[in-house]
Amino acid sequence: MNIYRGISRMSRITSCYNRCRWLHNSSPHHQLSHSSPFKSPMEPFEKVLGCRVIYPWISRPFSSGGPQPQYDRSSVEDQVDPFSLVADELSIVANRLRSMVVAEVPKLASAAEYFFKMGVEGKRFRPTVILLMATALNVQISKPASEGVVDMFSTELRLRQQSIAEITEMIHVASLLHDDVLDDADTRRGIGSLNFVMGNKLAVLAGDFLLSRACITLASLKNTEVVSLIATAVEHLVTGETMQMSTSAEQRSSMDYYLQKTYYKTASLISNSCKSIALLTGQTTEVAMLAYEYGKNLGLAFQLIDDVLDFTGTSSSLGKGALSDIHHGIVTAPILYAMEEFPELRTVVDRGLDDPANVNLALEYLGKSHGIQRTRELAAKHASLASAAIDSLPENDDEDVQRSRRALIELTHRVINRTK
Ligand code: GRG
Repeated sequence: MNIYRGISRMSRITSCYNRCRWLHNSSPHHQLSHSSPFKSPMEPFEKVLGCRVIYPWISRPFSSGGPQPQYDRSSVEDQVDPFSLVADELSIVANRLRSMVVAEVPKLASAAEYFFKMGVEGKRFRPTVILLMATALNVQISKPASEGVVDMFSTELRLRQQSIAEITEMIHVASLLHDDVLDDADTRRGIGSLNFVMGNKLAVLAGDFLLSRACITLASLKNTEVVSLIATAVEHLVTGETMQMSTSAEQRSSMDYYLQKTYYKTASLISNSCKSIALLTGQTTEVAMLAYEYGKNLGLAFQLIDDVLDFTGTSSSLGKGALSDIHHGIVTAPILYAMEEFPELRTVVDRGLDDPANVNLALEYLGKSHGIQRTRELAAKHASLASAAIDSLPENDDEDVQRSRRALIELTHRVINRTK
């Protein structure tokens, strides 16, 4: 068995909730020494892990009860905002990413860091999902090892899980840089795309550089199964992009082809990252498959809504050009559904979307059809499959685990209701 799997199986506490509980159950002397959060010996952990810890002896200084674990129940119940739940940890991941993408050559350095600068980090959807999944899959065993040993294992595990978030984000940004070169895009995340600002060559090289930094971090995890999953996701990104750019007329009108391409381009990275988290955590194959199913269906729902927003959003809300797909000759779900209702639309598409008259006609058909509505319905179906995967996870009564699972479910709702 992989040593880290063994370690993580032993780990009773892989969550901040549990670290908090342990701390609280320790001696009064221990508690006194924590009278200020700034002096807390947990601080190094929090710095590295970025998890939120509730200090009951601060929020309830006059409590006469013994050292029982105290949780703000209302906030436990209410606080399922997925992004706030991992906000602290996300900023640690973001800082680490900034230091990971520093290059030797100044020009490459400024190109590589371009989309990691504060304010242009995007929605950080992938690291959010990955960190929530990491907590949602925490393993508990009934008999704890010694406190220090467990803390060490849980810290190590959390760092490894954070690495998956970092690797995934580097690969994602690399793919955006290359995508913008291929599409000749001039904006991304509301600013000039890197190819627009620094030229195609540097944008391609910066993407390659991010990919190589991701590989170095991946290798450091020393887990060949995880290496294989992430490498497959990279292969899928390239396959999906190639499928998109070289379609026959038949393939362009096929929903199956579109969904396969969508899985490769958008869902594979997040699904394989979620599965990697499960494997690093020492979960069973069944649980790893549920994590994968969650990522796959969430990714599909995400892209289906992206395809809707490409028609319904504005350039400023999207941070990139609106109607970009159809202007690039890319046929997505809304048009495919419209084609089912109006078969003559296929002839328009086959005549070529490089002609603005055909684009306008296609848009007219789309407006008359239920294409947008049906695409939203398909996205909702995948979102509910993602949600069902979380509901099928083995029971776990740890508050933090439950809260993260609720946040993952909440994300499925946000994905289908998002407007940008
Ligand atoms: C170099 C790994 C690598 C791949 C090259 C170009 C290419 C092959 C693949 C393109 C893959 C791609 C760009 C897919 C689109 C995925 C997608 C939905 C991007 C937008 O994601 P958001 O909305 O972006 O999460 P932000 O900006 O919020 O991070």
